[in-house]
Amino acid sequence: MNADDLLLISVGGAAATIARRVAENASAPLRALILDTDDATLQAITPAVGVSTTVFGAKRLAGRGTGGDRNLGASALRDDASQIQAQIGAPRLAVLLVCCGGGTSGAAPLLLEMLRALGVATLVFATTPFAFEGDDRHRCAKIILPTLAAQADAITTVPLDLLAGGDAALPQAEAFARVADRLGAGLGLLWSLIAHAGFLPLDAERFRRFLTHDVAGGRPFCFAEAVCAGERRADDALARLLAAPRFRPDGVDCLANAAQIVVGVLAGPDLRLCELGVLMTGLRAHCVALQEAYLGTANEASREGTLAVVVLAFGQALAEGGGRVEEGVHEARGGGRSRKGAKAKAAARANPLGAARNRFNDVEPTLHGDQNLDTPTYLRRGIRLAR
Ligand SMILES: Nc1nc2c(ncn2[C@@H]2O[C@H](COP(=O)(O)OP(=O)(O)OP(=O)(O)O)[C@@H](O)[C@H]2O)c(=O)[nH]1
Ligand SMILES: [Mg+2]
Repeated sequence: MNADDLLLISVGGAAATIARRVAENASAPLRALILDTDDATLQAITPAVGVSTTVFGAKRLAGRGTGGDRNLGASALRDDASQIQAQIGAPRLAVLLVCCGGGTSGAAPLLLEMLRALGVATLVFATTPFAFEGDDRHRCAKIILPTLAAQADAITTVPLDLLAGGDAALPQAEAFARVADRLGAGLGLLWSLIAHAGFLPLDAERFRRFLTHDVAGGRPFCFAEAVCAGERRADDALARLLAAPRFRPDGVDCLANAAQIVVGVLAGPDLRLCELGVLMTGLRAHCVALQEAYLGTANEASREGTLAVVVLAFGQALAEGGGRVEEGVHEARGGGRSRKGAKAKAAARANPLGAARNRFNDVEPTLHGDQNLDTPTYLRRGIRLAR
């Protein structure tokens, strides 16, 4: 795999901090593009090899951020679209990190649209605001999320409350730091897995094929990771994954409901076949709606003695009668994709620019029926361009 095949992009201030953590956690070289409208945030990011920071929309916002206005975030990206496109280059797979709630996140749907037009497959990690945050931030997240889903190949939405561990007594700064650490660790592992493929590689090209075999895209997924050591490390990692709160965002076990799982195992040369057996057998037994399982391994000498496992669970299969496997209820049910997700996607496709009226600045949109004809046909119809 070429190191340029994989690119991490973050949009906004909080996402910049997390992207920096990913760079610290990834054992493989990381090419990352940290984008924000706020100059001060980017000044605070410590430089790292392969990680570049860019302020966009400076002409409009003078490097001061959007003040929470998502339309300004989108306009700022349009202003500097060609420069950002040049910085993106030609990766095969991009991981986009966005913390919904702020105005700069308004740029993310357009960025995804740009990546899609470039033929880049996209995996989106989007956080939603803490419950204590203001209504404006929650509203902003609600509007942006469906537009992100409409443009992404796959998307996970992680509530910050869940990432922080639901500990309300935690000081705010510590809760933010914990979120950044947890997301940074998980993404760092995923990065190492894709960029540092081992005996069973899951490199950018394989991952891309997996993501794009579904033409429509926008597949929801959940993810969690576990790092264990000791004689029973495979059993321990399996138990931790099966119990991971991140697989139960609304009391529904996303892992048990998954139609596909991607399992990444990162270990040293001491990784034993029976450990892979323990993990895969245990996961298959738990995932009662499973249609396909993918396994990738990364071998790194520095991981000797530890076993790191990251699992991505895609698509929540519908249970018979339209229900889903609730926590604790564990029996085989039918396959298929979430109808709720499909509905949200369809609604978002109708207006991929979200609240923005037009993809061009200062021009009235060309409306025909309920469609905005300024939106390219392939976007309106959800057609993937093969590049
Ligand atoms: N983990 C973490 N999350 C944060 C932090 N600050 C804000 N957030 C979350 O990220 C969301 C977006 O906030 P920012 O990233 O500051 O906003 P922005 O995208 O830069 O947009 P504007 O500043 O409004 O232009 C917030 O609503 C919070 O949910 C932080 O320091 N750490
Ligand atoms: Mg900001």
